[in-house]
Amino acid sequence: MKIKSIELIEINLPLVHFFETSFGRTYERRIILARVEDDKGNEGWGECTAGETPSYSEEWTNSCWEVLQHILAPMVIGKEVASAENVWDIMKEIRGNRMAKATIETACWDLEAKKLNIPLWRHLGGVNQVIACGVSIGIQDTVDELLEKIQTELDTGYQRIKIKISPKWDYDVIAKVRETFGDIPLMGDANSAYTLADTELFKRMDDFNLMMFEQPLPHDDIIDHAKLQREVKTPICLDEPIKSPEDARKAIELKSGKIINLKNGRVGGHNQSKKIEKICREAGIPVWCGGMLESGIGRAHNIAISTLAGYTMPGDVSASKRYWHEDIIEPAVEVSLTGTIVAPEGAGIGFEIKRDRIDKLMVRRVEIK
Ligand code: OSB
Ligand code: MG
Repeated sequence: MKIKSIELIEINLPLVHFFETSFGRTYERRIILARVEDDKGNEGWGECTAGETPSYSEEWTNSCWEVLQHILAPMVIGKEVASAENVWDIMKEIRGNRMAKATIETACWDLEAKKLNIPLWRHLGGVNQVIACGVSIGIQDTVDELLEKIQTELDTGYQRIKIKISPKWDYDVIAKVRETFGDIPLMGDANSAYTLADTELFKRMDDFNLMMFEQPLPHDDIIDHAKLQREVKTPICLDEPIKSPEDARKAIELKSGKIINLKNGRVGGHNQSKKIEKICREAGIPVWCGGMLESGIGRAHNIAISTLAGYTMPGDVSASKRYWHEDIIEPAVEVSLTGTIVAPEGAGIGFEIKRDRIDKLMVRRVEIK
């Protein structure tokens, strides 16, 4: 394939409900979309999962826009690429900036699958057309509001509940959730809010029988996580520090955790997700697909990659309506009463792009040729 042009579009999309993690609250997303077009007129879409501030990672909307416009897009345009699988290699000499890279890389996969007229999930090597879904519920103003939200998601059919935790929202909150809902599949995500000084707290939280503690310790750590894992029974799940196949290999070798939350954006796209999925599958480490409050395009890519064999636990891939009054794809992502999503049979991501809606939400746009 030969990419002829890349259109970058930033949209503003208000969330149905604010989302709070240990690093802050988000009310409105600033999302960059990429539309890539080849010399034959085929097109593909990707979404940048960077946040509005460099809090989850160093990348954020503005840094990605700069890197995409001035560095990555010019690198990819006009190059003869054997397949979408090789787009990662073209951008290899640029360090980091993985969310920016994934924006273009995933768009090229969509384009290629559309060109081949096959669903993206099959093109990626997916085997499970039906994926298991969980929800991630942010920190609320009150515990009662959290309990209400959990009830709603359980009634909807989601297969597991993840709650965000932080030093002001942990032990007592989880105790209340267990007391109210009993033995539901439950986990906590700290987004790096603790240190080894909190080891005793995590030992006490072992009593809650959580499915996992996600990212309790600093965002760039895999050493202290290994120490903590030796002290607690609950499996540790790594999110932030696993940015490459090499990171995954090292974390597995060090026994830094027993589960990996795999995010396309964090690792640089489908090629890298596929490599990490394989490493984990061969090592007996389950992975699940994380979310970054994506609009429909990123969500569709998450559905596709979640069909790979190693994605054996329910992910944070949930219905569009939990986030958006109206999505930018059609149909919106819907979840069955048993908490599953069926990967679509249409070519590429398998959802229609609502270009009119995107244009209405647009705050800036640039086309690189
Ligand atoms: O740590 O998984 C995370 C959202 C933004 C940044 C980081 C995380 C999250 C989530 C939301 O947990 C998952 C979702 O998109 O539903
Ligand atoms: Mg996380």
